Amino acid sequence: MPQRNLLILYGSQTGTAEDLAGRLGREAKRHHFQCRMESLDEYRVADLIHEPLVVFVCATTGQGDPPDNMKNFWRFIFRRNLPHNALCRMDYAVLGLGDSSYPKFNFIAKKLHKRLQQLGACPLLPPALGDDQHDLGPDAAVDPWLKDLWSKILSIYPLPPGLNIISEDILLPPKYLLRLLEETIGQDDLSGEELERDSNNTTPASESHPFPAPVVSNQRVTALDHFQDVRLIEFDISGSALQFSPGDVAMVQPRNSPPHVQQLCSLLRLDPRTRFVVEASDPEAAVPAQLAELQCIGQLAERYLDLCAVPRRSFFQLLSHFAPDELEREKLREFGSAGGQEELFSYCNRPRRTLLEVLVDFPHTTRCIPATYLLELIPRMRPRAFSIASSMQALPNALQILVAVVQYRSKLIEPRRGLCSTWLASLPPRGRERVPIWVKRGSMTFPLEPGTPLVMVGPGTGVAPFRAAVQERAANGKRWSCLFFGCRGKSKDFYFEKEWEDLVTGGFLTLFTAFSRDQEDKVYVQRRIRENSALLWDLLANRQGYFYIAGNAKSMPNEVTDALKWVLQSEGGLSAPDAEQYVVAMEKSRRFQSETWS
Ligand code: 2AM
Repeated sequence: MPQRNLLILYGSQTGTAEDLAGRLGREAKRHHFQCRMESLDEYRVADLIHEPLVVFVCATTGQGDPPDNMKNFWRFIFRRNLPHNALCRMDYAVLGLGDSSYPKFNFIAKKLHKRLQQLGACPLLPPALGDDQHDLGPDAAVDPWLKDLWSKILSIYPLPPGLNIISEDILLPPKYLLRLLEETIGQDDLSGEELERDSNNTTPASESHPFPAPVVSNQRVTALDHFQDVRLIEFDISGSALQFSPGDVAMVQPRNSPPHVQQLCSLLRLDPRTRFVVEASDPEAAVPAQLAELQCIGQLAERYLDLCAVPRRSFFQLLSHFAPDELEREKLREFGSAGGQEELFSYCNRPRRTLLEVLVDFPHTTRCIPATYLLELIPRMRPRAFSIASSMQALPNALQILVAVVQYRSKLIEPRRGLCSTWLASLPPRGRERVPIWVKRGSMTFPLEPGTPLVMVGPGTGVAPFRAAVQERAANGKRWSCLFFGCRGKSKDFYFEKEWEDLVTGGFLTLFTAFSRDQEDKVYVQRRIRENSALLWDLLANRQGYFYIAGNAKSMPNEVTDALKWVLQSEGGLSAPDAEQYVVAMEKSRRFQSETWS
């Protein structure tokens, strides 16, 4: 009888792939497999040669990029010097998650599948191509695929004699056991909660040890009568050892609001001051470092549990186990079942209903949730990424970000608010609260040669990394850049107007603006690009300049790229395919870079 070991490796950006990996792990236990689950970058890749059975769960992000927690793995697996048969002992399957409205749909899953075959591994079945655009979400493709996967796996690893598949009605133990202690934390312990900064800190902050940054200023940069509140927030990073360059990204670990923390504790009937301990049920698994620093349930709710996330199907599956009455159990089971996904979508995803709001809707069940299962039930709050908007050379000891405060309406009465942006906007300058931050290399890099022209297109908050780049170049003497900025109205959301003016006057910058709503018809940055085609051709073709796009409109990057191709055709006389090739070549040599978000 072969050893029944299954390894699940995931690359997840927003948590969907991690959630699916968790589901697969529970299914593996029900099929009597010893199962390990890790993010691809946590796993020691060299050990893959010994693995008999691996399922990779991989999302594709942005323009066909791997998620952050598989970037190192991605580099390793494509090394040229890996032996051809390195993985010949491995059976594997790839479960992909993507969005078919983006051009490189499930690119990472498809490319990984090919590469694993090249390295001699044997696919159990073709990759699953989960699609966020599907009405039922990725599960529409994933559910039947998982069925096929298990029948394939069982044909190689039949169930041990006398054992059956464990029914979904049976509750499995949680991955991390949370145990409440009899003691509560005193008021004094809580008031000293903010981590003191160690002024001699030489190790850079990271996700497991963020830097607790004081807020120096928090300034609204849009007019008060403008629909959107955008903030320029400055952190004091002195003594942090943080280093960054233009294009880098600040990661911020958000916090839940006191009313939400209170609400969770009263729903669960827990005293927020109760101390707790966490143990991994698998002795080989480590408890996440962030959990170790939390002292009481109130802090767990404030800093770790994602109370405002839209809950996923697995949440309902698990919650149904705690239902004390038939009515709530039935409903929860339906939301957790394959057939109930359309209804779950209408109940949760479409109106963006939060996990806390769902708990309120199921009061009897919520009261019966055992504290042990809290970490299994409620996902971890994920850090948020913001392009850094300032230069270290221009503003030493400061780090600035530009934050659009997210607020919108759904059919629910309460407006929907972005967790992190709402929290950041609420922080007073020089207040007591600290913001846990660290820095990540961004995908955009800027050339160091002083003479290289930069052409940057950044409508809205997309301008953040370009402000950092222009500031840095100006701090280094007279280095000129060209910026296309777009916003709704000159008197509404034209942030940094004065700053840009000074830079233009100083000879550091040429600025083109597109105010989309200051006249009858819409004017976007792409119009300005076309109007200035001769200048752009000179900068990009004659002077080998760099072209950048950043921003958060879905169709903006493509439309701006089309405008660039138009310039290449009209000024350079290139044919359409040649203009296409020209941009591809620019991309290869990093002279065309884009960073977009939604
Ligand atoms: P709009 O909201 O008036 O449509 C920053 O958000 C600016 O980007 C706004 O002026 C916005 O215009 C504009 N914008 C929206 N969609 C765009 C697109 N596809 N291309 C370029 N700019 C766009």
